[in-house]
Amino acid sequence: MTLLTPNSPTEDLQALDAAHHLHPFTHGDELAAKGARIVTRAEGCWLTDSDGNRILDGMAGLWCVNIGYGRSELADAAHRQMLELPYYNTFFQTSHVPALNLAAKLAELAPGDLNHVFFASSGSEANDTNLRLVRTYWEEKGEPERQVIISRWNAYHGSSVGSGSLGGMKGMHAQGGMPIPGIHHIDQPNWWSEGGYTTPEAFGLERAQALETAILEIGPEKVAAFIAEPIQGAGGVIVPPETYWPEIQRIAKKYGILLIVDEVICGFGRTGNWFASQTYDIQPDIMTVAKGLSSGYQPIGASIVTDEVAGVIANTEFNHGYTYSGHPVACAVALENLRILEEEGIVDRVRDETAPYLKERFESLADHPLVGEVKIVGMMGSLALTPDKATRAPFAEPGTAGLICRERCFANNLIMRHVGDRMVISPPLVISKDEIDTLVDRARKSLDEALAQLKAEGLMRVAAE
Ligand code: PXG
Repeated sequence: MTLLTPNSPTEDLQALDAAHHLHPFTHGDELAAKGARIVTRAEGCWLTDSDGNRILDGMAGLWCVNIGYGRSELADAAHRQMLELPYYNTFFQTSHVPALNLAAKLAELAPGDLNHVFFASSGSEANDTNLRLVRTYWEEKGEPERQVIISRWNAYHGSSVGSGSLGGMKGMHAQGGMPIPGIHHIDQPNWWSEGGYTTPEAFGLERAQALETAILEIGPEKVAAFIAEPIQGAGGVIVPPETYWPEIQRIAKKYGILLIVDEVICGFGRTGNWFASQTYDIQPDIMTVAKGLSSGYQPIGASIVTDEVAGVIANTEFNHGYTYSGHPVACAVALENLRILEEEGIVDRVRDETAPYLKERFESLADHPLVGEVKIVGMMGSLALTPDKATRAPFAEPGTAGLICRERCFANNLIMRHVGDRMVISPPLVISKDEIDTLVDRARKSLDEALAQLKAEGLMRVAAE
């Protein structure tokens, strides 16, 4: 066959894509009818598609391209590593320089005594590792009954059978036999949608105390761990009330359960610190990372565990691992990414300059008639759309307003994702103030157009109680 190129006509690219390529989280027939948007190249915060449009990427790919696109240093690191040692494994008592360096670097960056790293190629794999790791940990500690992992509805921890079960996405659980046994979900700290009857502070405490209730129901001697994202990302950038994390931390300590903090989105500067565990003063026993670890330039993830957890696991042979655990090219690229993040002071600049500016600009959207709640921490934010700001009412047809708004953003050359009727952003951390202005201006224009369309189509209707 003749391979197509980024310069091939869009129709040809779309037709070949529709003929052979199955897409994640996509309705196949709908996409085939419409044709995929084909992204051909990218630089900084800007994508180019096969029609030559320049699109501002308000999502950093999928929450991952933290240093922005087009950094040749990462390509050079991959090139050098491929020539020196393109692959070797880390099984059977072998190691290699990129993996041992990256493990040490992560131990240096991660807070507290999170000093030991088990590599994977994605966040899903890393959370699968965590699932087996915490159960193995308790077996080694002589408490094999401790098997249950508590998670939350509307959490996202990945798409494999294990990590998808840890996640709390009901649409995912409905397909393919999830969740697996031994996983218990509690309610999320989403004040806007679920907590309007009380203050955010009281609600945060209440939702944290749901962890204690669940532990007591299950039996503390049976609970292995609690897993959570500091801020739920794929769930719609749900920022918990300030009272939530201190109470979770207290409860986890009280019952001696392991705390798995999933920093796949929040890590590597997204919240204005290296890790959101620092932003929220959380002390994880295990931290999941991926995405920003390599800024998405290579698939890599990891579980970072404390001295204590590593010490217990070291008592046995942990029968777990992936061909690409600690892939040398992925590790070399991640190291170069971390060097750039550190040496260019990108995380500090986010915290001190660009995140405060983005917050001010993004929060200005609160006056828009479609926007109920605006939430933003660092470089991740969301807008809750509503047909009635006063009552925080959901739409009669959930998800439609979000979809329409997302389509208007696309048409205005801005990538913003929708999660139901929440619009979310997570731009590259290198976004400039000018680009932030462009992002917010285009978002406002898209909201205006979405509102006009919703009105014209009679969709500004409140859901029945
Ligand atoms: N944990 C969290 C918190 C995530 O956000 C994963 C684990 C899984 O990582 P991998 O690398 O296996 O995908 C994620 C991934 C979306 C979207 O549409 C979000 C993710 C992945 C794909 C789509 O918001 N997050």
